[in-house]
Amino acid sequence: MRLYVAVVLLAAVHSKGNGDQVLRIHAESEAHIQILKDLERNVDSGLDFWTHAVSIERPVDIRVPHASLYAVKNFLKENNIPFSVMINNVQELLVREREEMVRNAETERKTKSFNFAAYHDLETIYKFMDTLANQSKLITKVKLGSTYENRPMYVLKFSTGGVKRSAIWIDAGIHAREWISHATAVWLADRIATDFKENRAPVPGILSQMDIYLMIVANPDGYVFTHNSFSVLHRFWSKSRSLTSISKCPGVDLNRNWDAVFGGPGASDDPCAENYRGPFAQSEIEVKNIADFILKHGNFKSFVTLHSYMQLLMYPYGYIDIDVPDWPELHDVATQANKALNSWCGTVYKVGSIFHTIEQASGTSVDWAYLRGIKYSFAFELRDTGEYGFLLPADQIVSTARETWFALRYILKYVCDHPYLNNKLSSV
Ligand code: BHK
Ligand code: ZN
Repeated sequence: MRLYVAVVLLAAVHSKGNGDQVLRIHAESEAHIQILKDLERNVDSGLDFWTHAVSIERPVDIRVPHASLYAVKNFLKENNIPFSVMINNVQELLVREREEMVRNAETERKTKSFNFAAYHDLETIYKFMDTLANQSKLITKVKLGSTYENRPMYVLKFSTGGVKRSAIWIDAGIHAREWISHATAVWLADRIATDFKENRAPVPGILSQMDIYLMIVANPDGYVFTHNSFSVLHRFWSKSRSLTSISKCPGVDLNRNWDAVFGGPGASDDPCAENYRGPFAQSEIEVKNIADFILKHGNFKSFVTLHSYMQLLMYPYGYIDIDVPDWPELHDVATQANKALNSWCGTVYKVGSIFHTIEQASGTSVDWAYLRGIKYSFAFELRDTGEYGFLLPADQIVSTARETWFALRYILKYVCDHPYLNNKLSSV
């Protein structure tokens, strides 16, 4: 039945014919940057900025709806802004991705197995979490609360015992369309479980002193929405699904909604914008649930969040152009973690503050964690650098996860070996 529905939907997509393109734009001057920034500010344009105009060193990737392709290309040519076509036919990749998912789901059902080299829907990820938790005394599934659409929010707790031990937070999927982050987190959960079971360093040592909390789907409503239909509207949904003051523009950017310089530059007050911050800090139940959990726990020493794409390993701040007080140490940890990542198969990441490597952003989770005294706060932007962007083929999941693990386990070990007191968390 499920397969049948999928085939019918695929046929509908096929019949739509030509699709959107993703253009990669190479700004060559400050003037070009300004033009692109103005273009992005115009949220009614229907353009979907996958990366943002910040400096001439970094390309700007825009998904352009089919109907606007001619006009946008002309506009760029008129302004002498060079560009290339990064993805020629988004629809085609989208359909391929879906066909693969449907085929894989069928195989998994028949063989009663779980394929780490495939993308999965929320239901399957939640089932995977149950299976993992049922297999090992190490792991428990903790419910943090519910989403706007009343789905449960779960975090996997890896613990060998103790009371309110020091802990490390890892989340993925706060932006719904960044599927590689969820898939990486799934693989990581399994890897941590396996390394513990097989007594492979450094996991048992880390877990003898600290707990690990891993949230695979931080934005369940958004994630479900990305699976609901084959249209670009769904697959490239990033925000939450709550209603806003503008009914045709639902959703808040959950990475602008934290109580950390909320409302500052690098977030929009326009509900129709991709980086809409929401009406007030923690207006989104998903953010509130996570923030409350972390504050109530009171003993987190590290906060790691997984996004995609651009291959960056970042630390605070995002909201301002100044170095954090712990800059030398955070920069060193990130640099070493990056070396470890690179050693696996040569993937090149860039290291730096959010502000300097990606863009100014206020109300983000990493800034919140750091400002709450969680010193070791990091954000990953996983693969790739723009060949596929958010449509990273499933055959890159395992290698992406594995190299991420190299970096992550360096960070975990370092945090474990460098205890410190945090009175900002416990004072709340
Ligand atoms: C990631 C983590 C912390 C702060 C900023 C970011 C960059 C992220 C965002 O919210 O703007 C960009 C991103 O994942 C979209 O691809
Ligand atoms: Zn993101």
